[in-house]
Amino acid sequence: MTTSYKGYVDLSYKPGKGDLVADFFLEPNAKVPFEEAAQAVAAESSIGTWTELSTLTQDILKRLRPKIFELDEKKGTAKIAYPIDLFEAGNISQIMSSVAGNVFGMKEVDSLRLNDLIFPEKIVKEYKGPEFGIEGIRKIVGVKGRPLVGTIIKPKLGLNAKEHAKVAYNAWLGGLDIVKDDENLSSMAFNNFRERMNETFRLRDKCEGETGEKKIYMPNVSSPFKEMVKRAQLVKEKGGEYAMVDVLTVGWGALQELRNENLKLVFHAHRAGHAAFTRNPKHGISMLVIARLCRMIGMDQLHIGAIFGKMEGGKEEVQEIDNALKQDWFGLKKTLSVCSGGLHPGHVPSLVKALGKDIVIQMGGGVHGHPQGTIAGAKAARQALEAAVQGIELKQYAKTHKELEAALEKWVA
Ligand code: CAP
Ligand code: MG
Repeated sequence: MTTSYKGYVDLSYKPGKGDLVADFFLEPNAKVPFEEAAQAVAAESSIGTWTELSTLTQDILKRLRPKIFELDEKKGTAKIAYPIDLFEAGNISQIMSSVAGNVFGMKEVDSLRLNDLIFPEKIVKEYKGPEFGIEGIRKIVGVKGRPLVGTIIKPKLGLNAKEHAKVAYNAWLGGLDIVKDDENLSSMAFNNFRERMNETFRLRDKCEGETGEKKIYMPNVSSPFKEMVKRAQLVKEKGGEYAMVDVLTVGWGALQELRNENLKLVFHAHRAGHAAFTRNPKHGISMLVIARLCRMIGMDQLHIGAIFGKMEGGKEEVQEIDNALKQDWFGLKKTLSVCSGGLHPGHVPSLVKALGKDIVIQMGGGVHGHPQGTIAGAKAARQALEAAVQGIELKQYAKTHKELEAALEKWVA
């Protein structure tokens, strides 16, 4: 394999405050030495290509050549410091097209995964970050000292607007804080978005009046950009506080622009599609990188995995992402972690133990699959949360809470 990929290694280099640092895992093609494969990645993600260039001057190399400052062939890791002038700081698309663009397809590597991206302050400051963050969310929902608990209307698709609103009403009545649309529910022939908003907010208001509790509806506004803004504005007009967005299928540029609309809506980030490139530990982009981008752009809540549910994503990885969403980061507000996917009331204590109280726990099947229906399912979820926060064993609490008892009977061996 002919290559011009050289001159990118400098193991004495210490990344500067202004550098963007990428942490890669790579497995080289069998015919390519590890260091050469790493240099290929450094070149292709910045200024180089497969052969010498008459146009790549020493001046450009001096100004813009990234440096591989750490190489560990045994672990398969390579850390690259990129000078900030390689990037249009306020343009996520350009940043990702550089460090997470062509490189994954290069023949020099058999596998390549972008495990982490450490952004310099100069880039982070270009973004708004969460409008509300954890504190702002708790103020809106009026809930302190416990996780928020919610459901996703199920079946994902099929209900009409009135039926959807009724299921939502039952979930709120049973005690849930939050009801959300599913990731593939937008505006369907059988469930028009505007009709669903009218119906669901009408019953949300009814339920708030009856329970005296704040009830949150998270409509999925994911759609082509201009339509997405219109839908978000309609939510606002209806007195909604949240908009849910499928961040990966709408795309980074649209997400940035949606945040820049300053809609004063809490953004709930669904990550549908992430596992196409986050799941393989040897190839793709880690969920940690996606989480950092979502917080930086300005998502207030983000699905991070549920450890004990139906989706992959172990305890260590989920805790690492949770930390990244909460750690101090150049003054950005904290993003609230959302755990969802195959969860039922029996999982609640373990989730609270693993992640603490600053989380949202969402159960779809775990509420609407309850033997006595949605209201009982919502009660069981709320009862499990009460028990977990008080440190009472679920089985003990179930003795005096029949909805929880029925849920445990169905789902906990
Ligand atoms: C959960 C869910 C969520 C997944 C997303 C679903 O429903 O609504 O979209 O949890 O996964 O459609 O599967 P259930 P993640 O509660 O019925 O499983 O949070 O890992 O992105
Ligand atoms: Mg879903």
